[in-house]
Amino acid sequence: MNETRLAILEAVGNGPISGPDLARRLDISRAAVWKHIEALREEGFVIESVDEGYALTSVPEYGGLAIEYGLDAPFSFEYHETIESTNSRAQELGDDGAEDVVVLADAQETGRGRLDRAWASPSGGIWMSLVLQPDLPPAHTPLLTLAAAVATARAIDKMGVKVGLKWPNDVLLADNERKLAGILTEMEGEADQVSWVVIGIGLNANVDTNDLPREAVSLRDEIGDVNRRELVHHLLEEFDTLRNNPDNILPAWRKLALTLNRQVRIDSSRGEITGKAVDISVPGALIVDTGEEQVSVYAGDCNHLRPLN
Ligand code: BT5
Repeated sequence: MNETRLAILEAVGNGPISGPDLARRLDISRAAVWKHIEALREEGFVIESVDEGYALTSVPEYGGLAIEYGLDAPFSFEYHETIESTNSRAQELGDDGAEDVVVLADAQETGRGRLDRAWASPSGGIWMSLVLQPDLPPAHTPLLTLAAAVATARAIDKMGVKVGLKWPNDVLLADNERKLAGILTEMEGEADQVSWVVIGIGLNANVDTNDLPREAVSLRDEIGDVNRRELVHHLLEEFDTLRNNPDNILPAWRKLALTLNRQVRIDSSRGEITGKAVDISVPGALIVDTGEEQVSVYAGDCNHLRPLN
């Protein structure tokens, strides 16, 4: 059904086109055309009936079909007004063999961060999870997390807000380092082959800061409400380009990094490491100079110890 509706959107987007012409082009009845047009209108698409036929004049700023329409990347969508967690749903889809499907929600009831921390997900945010089947050994999947962080930062930058990245997965406002977005990657696979990877991206878009934890910030706070469709298009198109050019991921990440050349403290399951973050290496390890040696850190929570100069 989505495919027919997308085909109708393409046609009326280049319209006007008459009902009979649409029916002929899609090989469906005129009654079916009318039903689809009505359903699209109910979803918020403005499709005007002019003398020459139907013409699309406005697309909703969020929603599965709204985002799939006009996207220049090969993803399909499952949209929920409210869901427990897009990552949990994406895992189910991954188990069922889905690939390049994006679960998208307006609100989450039990959004989660790493280590099962709660992730505040009020209505108006961008809460989405990508189901991927990358041709990568599991040890290399952190690269995809970095690619998602870069894509998120670049998409936000296009909206006119300066952001940077904190290792491994945070998108922070460049000036005060408050958290605007986070990424949660989960996967399933054997030692040498991934069966699915789910990349969950949470971005505080059109939400009130009052509904978020103290260290968080939203785009609404910075620039007012944004068009989430435009933002998600930029993000997914950037991500698709990066995953197809993996050699570009680390250089792109370095350019946006707030963590490099900084004193940091990493809290990890193996204990605490303090030193200067000097670089990042494949597949996403932070290299910390402790003063005595250079240590590669693969996972943990990073604290920036001194503000940027
Ligand atoms: C993350 O974890 O930053 C990963 C967040 C991923 C959320 C997305 S939303 C779509 C998908 N579906 C899900 O269920 N999850 C993913 P972590 O680095 O562990 O950071 C978690 C910490 O960030 C919390 O302990 C809070 O301190 C803080 N936090 C919670 N909600 C926040 C928000 N909306 N904005 C900024 N910070 C938040």
